[in-house]
Amino acid sequence: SKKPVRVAVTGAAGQIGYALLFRIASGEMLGKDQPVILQLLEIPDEKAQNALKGVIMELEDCAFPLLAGVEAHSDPMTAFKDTDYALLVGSRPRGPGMERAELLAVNGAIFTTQGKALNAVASRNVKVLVVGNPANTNAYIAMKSAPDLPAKNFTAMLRLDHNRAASQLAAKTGKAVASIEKLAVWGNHSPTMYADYRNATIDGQSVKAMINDEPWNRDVFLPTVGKRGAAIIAARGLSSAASAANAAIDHMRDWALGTNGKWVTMGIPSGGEYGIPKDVMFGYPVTCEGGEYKIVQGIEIDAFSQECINKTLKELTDEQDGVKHLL
Ligand code: NAX
Repeated sequence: SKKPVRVAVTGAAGQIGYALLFRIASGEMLGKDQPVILQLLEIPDEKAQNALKGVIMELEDCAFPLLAGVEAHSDPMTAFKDTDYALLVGSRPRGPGMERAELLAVNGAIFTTQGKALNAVASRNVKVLVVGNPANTNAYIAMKSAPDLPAKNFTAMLRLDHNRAASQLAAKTGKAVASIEKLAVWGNHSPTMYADYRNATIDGQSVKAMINDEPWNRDVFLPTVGKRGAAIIAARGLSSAASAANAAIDHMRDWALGTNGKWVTMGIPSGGEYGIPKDVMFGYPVTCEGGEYKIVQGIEIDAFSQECINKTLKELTDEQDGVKHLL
């Protein structure tokens, strides 16, 4: 049987954590033959640490055959020790009335600390996924704070946007969601993201031709996908958690185990592809194989797409300029 791998999860006592840990422990992320050791990080606050203890009691009570160990931590320097995978879920999302500078400062502190800790103690091959918002910029901060690790090991979660877009297209066309191929989401995990189905196919047929409705793209599809998070908060009174956890599982599983040529979306540091400045943590269509992602090349960018990409890029470079002084 395989040797256990170490999976660190931050914000482990939060709502996404609660929807995520049990699925990792049951083998849905890394495979039904891959034992895992969970290294869980929460803030030192007594209430958070107690909640984490409760979650660990429940993990134990599942008697998962693949769960080879669970650890509770309050310090990233111990939580990230030798970790092979790190899911950075805990962060300070923007609260009501919170100034942009304050948001960037709080998250700057969290993600410089965690990036430095990964740099110091994680496996040199660690695969990092940042979920906590602002996800792209937090991933950028962590990457810049870990100069001894390959930049390509740092990623941000755009997969929820990708899955939301796929589900809207399935509903619109009346086809199975699993049949959609070649969907791309460009840019920031924010309402400015550009979900792009120009190349998408279902059973080899063009989705664009099937829908044949340009105004729907601009007036319905893009706003629906972009504002889906807000719609869920309005309906549920809480932000997306199970769907976010599911997207995190999808992202890591595909990265680790491959996509068999299927396009998925990951936020990754740009190497200059499609005119995005180097190192910007940008959502790109990728395929994964052998534990590595590869950007899908050669996609034609028309005028409308360029306009959408410029807008989400501008938002990201503004965010990343706003944290430069911390790095
Ligand atoms: P919760 O508030 O339920 O949980 C967050 C947990 O993180 C808390 O238990 C908190 O104590 C912990 N935490 C805070 N700072 C920490 C630190 N420095 N180290 C370790 N733990 C820390 O939030 P939840 O609903 O779980 O959402 C978590 C994050 O995901 C938020 O930032 C949220 O905005 C973001 N999301 C990102 C999404 C994406 O697609 N990228 C979608 C869903 C979600 O909105």
